[in-house]
Amino acid sequence: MKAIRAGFAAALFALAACSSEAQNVAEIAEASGPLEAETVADGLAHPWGLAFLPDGAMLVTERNGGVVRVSAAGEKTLVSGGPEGVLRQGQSGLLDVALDPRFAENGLVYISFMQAGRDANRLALYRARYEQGALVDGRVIFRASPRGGAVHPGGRMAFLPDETLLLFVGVPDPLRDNAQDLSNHLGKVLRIDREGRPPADNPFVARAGAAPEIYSYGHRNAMGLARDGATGAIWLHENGPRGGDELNRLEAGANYGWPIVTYGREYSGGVITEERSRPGMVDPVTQWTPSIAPSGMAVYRGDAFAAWEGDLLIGFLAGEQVRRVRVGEGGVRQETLLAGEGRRIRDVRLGPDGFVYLLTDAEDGALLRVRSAR
Ligand SMILES: [Ca+2]
Repeated sequence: MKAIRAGFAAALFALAACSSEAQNVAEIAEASGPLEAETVADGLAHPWGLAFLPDGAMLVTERNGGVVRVSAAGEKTLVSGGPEGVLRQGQSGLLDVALDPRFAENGLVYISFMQAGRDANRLALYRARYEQGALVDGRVIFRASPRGGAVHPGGRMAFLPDETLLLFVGVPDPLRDNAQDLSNHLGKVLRIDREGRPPADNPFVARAGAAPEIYSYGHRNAMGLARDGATGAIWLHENGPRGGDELNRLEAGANYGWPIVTYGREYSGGVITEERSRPGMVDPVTQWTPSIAPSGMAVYRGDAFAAWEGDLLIGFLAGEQVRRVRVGEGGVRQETLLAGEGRRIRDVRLGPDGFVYLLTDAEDGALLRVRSAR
């Protein structure tokens, strides 16, 4: 196994504090010490999502490939029976993967992807049964409306304790006003059941003209969604346009403001809005300007890194690093992990062994396991 040793760069925190990057984000006082990111498997084509099977193996979705089973020893096997008609363009392709909370009984696996075709270019959710290394009886159980495009596909998923599923749907910038329009799915977090239907207690079920699947709205492009099993908090981070990347704590029915309020600007540098906050819209817990392109997120609960208990671990595509973010009464604090690895991080997951697993975003992407180097 390749092992790359990465020290902890306190200087980076000082840099961050000096720039305008991290408003109200201070450094975590106790550094984590040197970490090691060992390669479990490589040769993955832009891997995007990761789920842990009960037998110790993992399912990995490749944005530009298929569904791959990776054994605990790193052996890769292609899983047949995945979704067909996948739009593979830009940020789109196969996206996230999640196991049903009752996977041990029903074997159900959920895969989000962008559908191709004249009536497609929309986020879809595929459900199949995992049997002896293959996906069987697969079908699309949900399609987002209206059509979006190949950018900001969304796709991140998280199950709630009531066995409903949160699914993020992104909104491309030319269509961004849809994020405030409750009649459609763009720029929303949706909550659906295992058949793809809206539960009766969703926040806008009774509102005329509103899409009943909506859980929260006013989002742009999120690639990290995680629930803390200990506190019940649901965390979503978002990519702003130029600046204004956000960390949000999700509440049912809430409006997160895009594009009415934002710390970001147009990619051209032009003004989207001067408004950063507005009554009735939820402010981010923190925001990062300039952008660091967060992707993937896990809440750390485990024994391998006792000091990280309850912290958020967030991958960065642009920052080539993982950040440990602590949200507490004293505000938001952060520590940069694995800086200087020179790789884009697509997903961050907590393994059943208490170690942290990463997917790197590359044509020859890797599945990494993070351990203490001591
Ligand atoms: Ca916002």
